[in-house]
Amino acid sequence: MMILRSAPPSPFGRKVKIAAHLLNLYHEIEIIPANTMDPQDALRHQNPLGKIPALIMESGDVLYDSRVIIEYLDGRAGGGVILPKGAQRFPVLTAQALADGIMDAAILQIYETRWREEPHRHEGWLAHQNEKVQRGLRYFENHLPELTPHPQADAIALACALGYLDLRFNGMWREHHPNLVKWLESFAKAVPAFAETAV
Ligand SMILES: N[C@@H](CCC(=O)N[C@@H](CS)C(=O)NCC(=O)O)C(=O)O
Repeated sequence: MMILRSAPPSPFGRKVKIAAHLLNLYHEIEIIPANTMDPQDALRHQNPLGKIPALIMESGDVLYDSRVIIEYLDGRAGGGVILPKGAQRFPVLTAQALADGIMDAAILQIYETRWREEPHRHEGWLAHQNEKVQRGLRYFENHLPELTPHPQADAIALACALGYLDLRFNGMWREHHPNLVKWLESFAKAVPAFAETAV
């Protein structure tokens, strides 16, 4: 068995779980919850960055971050399943990086409010991060990741980014991104693991 260190609300952990489902590898993974705030959690030994997700392989070697894990799982499933092999590989990886960047910028806004008391919050920093989210959403609104013949890493990452914005930002993105709203419905229909991994 492989071990996945993650936590239910983590959008990056969700990416890995959905990928594992789509690759038929989920049953080979035991999920051991991690608390990134707990200095005693073994996570900080497994990944010096103290970030989830981290995947511990049967050999004991640890893989992070989510992009590396996804690449590993795709290869383990034969390769070319959720990360295409040919000309589409780098466009899919780049779109995944954009969706990941939306998550990073959204998470930084949450951390700003979690770590800094109200008088120390930096509105300019929050706005800077929020603009990344908005530009990323605008891009995807006009460049929807393919869902056929099956969703790939870019689609998985985007769905997790939108799910995180629903969870932490009250789904405000929905008002101005009608194509993405429809796209996420189609993704959820095509990928039952999306609903199964919701918190
Ligand atoms: N680039 C990383 C990002 C992972 C990440 O930001 N994880 C968050 C939770 S969703 C985390 O562990 N935060 C704790 C911390 O930054 O200390 C990936 O793709 O896995």
